Amino acid sequence: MSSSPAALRAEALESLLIEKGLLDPAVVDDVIERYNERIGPMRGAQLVARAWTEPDFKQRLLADGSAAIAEYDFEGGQVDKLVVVENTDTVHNMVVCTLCSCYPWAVLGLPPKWYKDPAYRSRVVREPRAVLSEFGTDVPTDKTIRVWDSSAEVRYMVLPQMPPAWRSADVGTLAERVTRDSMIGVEVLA
Ligand SMILES: [Co+2]
Repeated sequence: MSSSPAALRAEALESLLIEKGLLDPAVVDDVIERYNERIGPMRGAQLVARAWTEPDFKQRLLADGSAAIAEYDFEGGQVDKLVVVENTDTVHNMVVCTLCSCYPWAVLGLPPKWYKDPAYRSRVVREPRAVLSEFGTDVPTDKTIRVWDSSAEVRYMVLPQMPPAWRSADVGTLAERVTRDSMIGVEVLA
């Protein structure tokens, strides 16, 4: 990724503020981490919560992810084709990029560090269950696990299953509960 003028400007400002003792680098890291884990993936979480509560939207999202999100003004697109795959009682989906680190930026923000890790990229295909259990995620053995390999052309996002106990929550609350990892498929919401 080449640095945009805005990114360069942000970097220059950050360096200057740290140098002047006005900013603690740890605070910056904390903000970035929060962006990565919460704010970035919030777009995806909004889509998931809406899909859970609006059957029509869910259908459209699963049929053609790119078309369904076209009505949103998600910047930093970089998604030629977004494919949303649905977790069900019989299928659990996981996303990887075995070649590099292709990721649906527009809906999930920045990829987590482990997503770019060669070990994750190769092992997820060979032994998805072992990888899942390292994330503390146990998928019942009678469920099929499908691994989706992202590319520059096609980016995948998982539509997780909604825990039954969440059924009475409103769409905003639901969106707050959807985690980034559940949309990559390494976490099952509970
Ligand atoms: Co890639």
